[in-house]
Amino acid sequence: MRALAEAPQLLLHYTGIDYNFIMSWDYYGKEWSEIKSQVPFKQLPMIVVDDKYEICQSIAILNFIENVAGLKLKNPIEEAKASSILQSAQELFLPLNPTVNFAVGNDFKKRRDDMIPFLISRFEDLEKILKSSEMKFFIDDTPRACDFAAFHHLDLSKKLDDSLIKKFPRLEEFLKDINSIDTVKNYLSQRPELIDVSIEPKLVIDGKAHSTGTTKT
Ligand SMILES: N[C@@H](CCC(=O)N[C@@H](CS)C(=O)NCC(=O)O)C(=O)O
Repeated sequence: MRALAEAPQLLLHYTGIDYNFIMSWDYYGKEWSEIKSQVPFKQLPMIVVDDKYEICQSIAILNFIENVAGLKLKNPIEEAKASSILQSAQELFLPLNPTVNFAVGNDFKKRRDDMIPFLISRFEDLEKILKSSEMKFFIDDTPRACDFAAFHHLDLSKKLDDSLIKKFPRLEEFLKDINSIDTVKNYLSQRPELIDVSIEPKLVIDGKAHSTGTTKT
């Protein structure tokens, strides 16, 4: 699925840290259902550092990458603000990401219609912060974990309903600014495309369409 591994990958590309993206079934050589119980907190994404340290929870992964890259804010107030934006952006994960990646037909429509008031409310909050910061990104002119997390969910919302983001010109400008970072643009142009949303969602990997889900295809 296109979900919580996106912001860490955007941040890794932005900071120029090398990594390999590996599907769980290729890493473990077993279906996800068979190895899920061995994974700390039984969910993905997980980053494996030095072939040894397994770090789960997307916010912890993002914090780790920021620390390694020297992107952490020194000012505790600014750091708390960035953390609150990151958490608020990540709260968009549910119900947005599973709906876009998996739901079809009337189920998709019902889920979409039910979540729109929440999305609008959270988009309003995010737009207000950006407008008040008078900076390019949420904290300053450097994109950080909170920016890439917000980017992922705002960008994914276009696949739910592409008219939503158009109500928020400052958020659209923010998406454009993130998109115009060369390393990020390069990653975005090469990542698997998510197609047939609401019909039969698939990710196109190396030219082949794979059904979204937790089984190897
Ligand atoms: N709070 C966790 C949520 C992780 C999560 O929901 N992971 C989903 C995919 S994005 C997952 O592993 N689903 C498969 C499963 O639960 O078996 C995080 O931020 O990393």
